[in-house]
Amino acid sequence: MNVQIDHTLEEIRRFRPSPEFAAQAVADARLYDAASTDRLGFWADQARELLTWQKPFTEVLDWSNPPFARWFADGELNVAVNCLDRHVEAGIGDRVAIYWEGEPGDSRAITYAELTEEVKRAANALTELGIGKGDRVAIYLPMIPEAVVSMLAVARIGAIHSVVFGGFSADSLASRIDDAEASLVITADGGYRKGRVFPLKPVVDEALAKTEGGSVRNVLVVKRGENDIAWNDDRDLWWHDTVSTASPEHAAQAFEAENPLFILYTSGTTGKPKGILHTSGGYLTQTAFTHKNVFDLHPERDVYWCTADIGWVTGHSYVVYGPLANGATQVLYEGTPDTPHPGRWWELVEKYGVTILYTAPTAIRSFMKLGRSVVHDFNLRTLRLLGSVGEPINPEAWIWYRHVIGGGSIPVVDTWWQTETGAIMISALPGVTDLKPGSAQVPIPGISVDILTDEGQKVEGEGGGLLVITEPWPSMLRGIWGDPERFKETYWAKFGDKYFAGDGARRDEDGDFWLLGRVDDVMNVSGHRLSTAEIESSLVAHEITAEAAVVGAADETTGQAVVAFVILKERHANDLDPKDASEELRRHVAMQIGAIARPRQVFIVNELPKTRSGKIMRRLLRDLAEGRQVGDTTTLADTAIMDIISAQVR
Ligand code: 6R9
Repeated sequence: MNVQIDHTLEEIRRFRPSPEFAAQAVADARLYDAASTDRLGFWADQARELLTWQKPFTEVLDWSNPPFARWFADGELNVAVNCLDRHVEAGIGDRVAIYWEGEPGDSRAITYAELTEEVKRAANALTELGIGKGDRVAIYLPMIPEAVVSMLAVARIGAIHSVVFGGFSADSLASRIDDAEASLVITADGGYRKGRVFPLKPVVDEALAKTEGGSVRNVLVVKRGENDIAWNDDRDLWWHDTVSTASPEHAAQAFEAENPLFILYTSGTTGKPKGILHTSGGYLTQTAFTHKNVFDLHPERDVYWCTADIGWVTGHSYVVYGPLANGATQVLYEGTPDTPHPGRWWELVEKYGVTILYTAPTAIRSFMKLGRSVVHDFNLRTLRLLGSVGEPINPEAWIWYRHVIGGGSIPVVDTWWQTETGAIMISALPGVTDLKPGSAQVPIPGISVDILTDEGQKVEGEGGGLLVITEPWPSMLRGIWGDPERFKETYWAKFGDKYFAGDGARRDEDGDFWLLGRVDDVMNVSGHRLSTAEIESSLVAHEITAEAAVVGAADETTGQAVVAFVILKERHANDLDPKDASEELRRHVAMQIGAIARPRQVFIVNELPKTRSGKIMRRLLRDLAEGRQVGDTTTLADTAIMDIISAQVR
């Protein structure tokens, strides 16, 4: 199979770091030199500098049993102490850890001292409930401070959390509880979303009726939604009766660096979700290192905000572990970006004086769709760094983000990583790297990646192929919970000793990496490889387009054909005939990329099918494009969307 990517948009804009930014930057070009001179020594230095070890490690990496890595294995630490107690001991207990904002507008400022005390109480309460080292605790909560407290309390006693996103169904929750054999579920009566209370405890009740293992002994319930719930006296406990009354004294024990920290389920290409397993010392080292250097964190003056839900890996690494290990002050917001008004996010940036914002391209594009007036009502001048994660960010969105949100001159870092990698792997370092819109750019110091052909040949210099990680890294997944064979099969069988990421990538003439989407999204049109991301990027670059999704649909003559689904910008949607718009976009792509990329069809639609984490489900669009019955839509944020799109396409 030829995995050459034939066409990629030329993106020639470059942005040098401003001298003012570079002068105060945390990152330093010498990090690259140190890591390339002695990679393991570099990570050992980071682990020692960024974390506090109760027992120092002597061995850095044990790779004697690949693909099962052990980092800093003879060292011992407590993850929660690293995120909390040591900051209080260092005299910054009065620093705000979390500015929490509920969707209805209620708010709380929680200092490091207060957060530490609350986690100690929760740790005592969990111990009281019989939870100990290695036990699994499922967390099914809205974005409230108790979510962070729960994760850290579980970590503090050496147990393992499995956070399940609050939007998941009872079935999904039940299968995750069963797979991990969780003995406790922490939930809330309900949470706020789009101006309404959505029930959580009732979903837990339904899930527990469906579980097969019967592993759950207790359900701990935070009162948040004040909605009516059923109560099982033998099983259910209120947080305010159990945690708030527990002792605030708790001496934390040290655990070995490889003690499991969490399981997080992520969907694979087929079959049941994979329980990605992460451990303690290496994970915390790389999340802390990247959070500090990629986001240029000055913890004494920055206000950081990552908009991800704690149900996703971005919420684990860049809401909980990275920022708290670094003693950062951050914003935590419960609700949706457009409640009660479309400018809510920007109102929060102004209210808290946010300096660093980390979000996803899908959010940026939905604000682009609304237009800049929503943003201009608010003062965003405190912002000094912007980050992006989750999918390729097309150059147009990158530029819009930098200009409209960032005021035109601040760095935008596009960060590539996965649930499996645990922490950021490819990203510019602000103040050091020249920025290139649309490219995630370079592996961070201490990380080695490469591009291979489908047969495993190295792609030398400029060219496209499959992204691999060639050396073990501290925050790498340690396996799939309960399924070592699937771990080997999914990530290591294809190229032996190299980690197969499942993403296509291209290296340009400067050695910068461009992520091209999942390889299952690479199309083959008349024997030419085309990336969905590349054609989407071209479509979005046209002034009438707000959002675009591209799929390869089976075609009798060309093997696959390019089929696009496009949402027009609001101001064009009314005055353009969809037929004309569609023709114009086909012509535009042919002109920008080449005739080979000209979409067979461009459907103008009002919505695109997205998962709850905002990823476009191209599989469903492919079903539509190929005239099939639309497949399983249960992971869509809004399951009715496909009916609406189908009606528009027919
Ligand atoms: C952190 C996260 C991982 C997949 C990954 C890739 C895509 C993430 C990206 C990106 C291009 C970026 N992805 N960041 N693609 N540029 N900056 O999103 O984890 O939910 O496991 O998704 O997301 O395809 O393989 P996860």
